[in-house]
Amino acid sequence: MSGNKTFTMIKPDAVADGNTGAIIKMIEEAGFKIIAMKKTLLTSERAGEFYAVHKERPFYGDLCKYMSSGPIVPMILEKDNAVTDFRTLIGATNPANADEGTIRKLFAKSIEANAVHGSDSDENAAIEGSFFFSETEKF
Ligand code: RTP
Ligand code: MG
Repeated sequence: MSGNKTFTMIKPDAVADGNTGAIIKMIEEAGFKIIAMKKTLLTSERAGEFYAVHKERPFYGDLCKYMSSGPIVPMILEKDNAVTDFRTLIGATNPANADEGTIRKLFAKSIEANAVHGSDSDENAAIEGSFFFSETEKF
């Protein structure tokens, strides 16, 4: 059975552009409940830790630099089939390939500065949520 939680971050480009509120509105209107949320800044080292799975990829260095370039808004979200439904809501990694009406189609600038993160599995959703939030920050 699919899990009911996922993890997201509104990325530095979208926060800097003043799109935080619009993105949160889309998330809530799509039926996701916000379980945890904060505004924070990653160091390049901590961004590297979060994206360690991409360590060998050519874009890893740029990704760490970008993800630490400004504040982000991480959130834990709850909904049936959260991981899959959230990835549908955000659209393809490259906004050029994202469906109309998706968050990335509306707000992403490029394949890197693509507005939001979405966990790719229930297991990673739990790991990523714990990376940012303690038990006392989840409601
Ligand atoms: P995310 O993890 O952020 O939800 O994105 P995703 O699953 O759609 O994409 P993934 O393959 O996990 O890549 C993680 C993030 O790295 C940046 N990226 N840059 N320059 C490039 O070719 C490239 N490819 C990926 C994006 O910020 C992507 O979201
Ligand atoms: Mg990913």
